[in-house]
Amino acid sequence: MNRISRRKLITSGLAAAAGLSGLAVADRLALRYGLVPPDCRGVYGPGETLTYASQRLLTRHSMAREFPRGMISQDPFANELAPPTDEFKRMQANGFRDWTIAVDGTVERPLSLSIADLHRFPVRSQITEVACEEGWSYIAEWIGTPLSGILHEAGVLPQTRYIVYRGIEPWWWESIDMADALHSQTLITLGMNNGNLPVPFGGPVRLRVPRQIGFKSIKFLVRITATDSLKSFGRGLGSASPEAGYAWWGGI
Ligand SMILES: Nc1nc2c(c(=O)[nH]1)N[C@H]1C(S)=C(S)[C@@H](COP(=O)(O)O)O[C@H]1N2
Ligand SMILES: [Mo]
Repeated sequence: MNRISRRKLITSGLAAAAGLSGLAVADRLALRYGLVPPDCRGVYGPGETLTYASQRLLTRHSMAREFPRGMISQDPFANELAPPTDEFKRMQANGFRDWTIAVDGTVERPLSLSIADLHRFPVRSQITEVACEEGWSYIAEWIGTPLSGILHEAGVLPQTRYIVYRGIEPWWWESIDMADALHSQTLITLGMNNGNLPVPFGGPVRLRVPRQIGFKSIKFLVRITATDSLKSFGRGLGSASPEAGYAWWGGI
């Protein structure tokens, strides 16, 4: 072996070792500061941990971009959904008067909230963008009440680390950490632009999480569950998205 190729070998070996121990150090730091995402296992696991941990350290208090009224999309693209179930159609025919959202899990007072109940909470609005991982996006005004107020009403217990939430279709469920759950822009949405939230956009009620990608904003919201661990939900990866090959954390 000549000198040059030997030196090459040593340098690349060192680089590999540095890369590996760098990841290990990052992993230990992430663990110490509670920055490990639920989909941290598997081939992309270390990458997911690094992304989530570094983004969280930088963006824990940051705001999703809000837009001026003039930038609201004239023709927003809904990932057009037919009313998903017979139960949905029955409630729709009745003006969603029977719609309820259950709030349960690690809370002092489990709640069952109707749309009328939700209208009694403080009203907030925001003009933010929905972006789908498949490439489309649009800007709309979203009107509703912050999730934080509902969680406060239910009395979220101190061990709570995540909020799991579901739409009426059993296969759609997501979760967010408390930084996003208590964030002022995370909105239980009842209205869009100039009226009630239309069904294709998730009516009668949708959880908007504008700091994350589109699939975190679940339509037809029926259940909100506080928990200290995501292990017992689905395959333990935090939501339906990583089970389908996407990331649990989709910050934008
Ligand atoms: N209940 C429910 N919520 C859902 C979906 C769905 O199929 N069902 N699709 C998700 C995905 S993948 C995206 S990108 C956005 C799309 O929102 P839009 O239809 O308003 O564009 O909704 C998300 N929320
Ligand atoms: Mo999407």
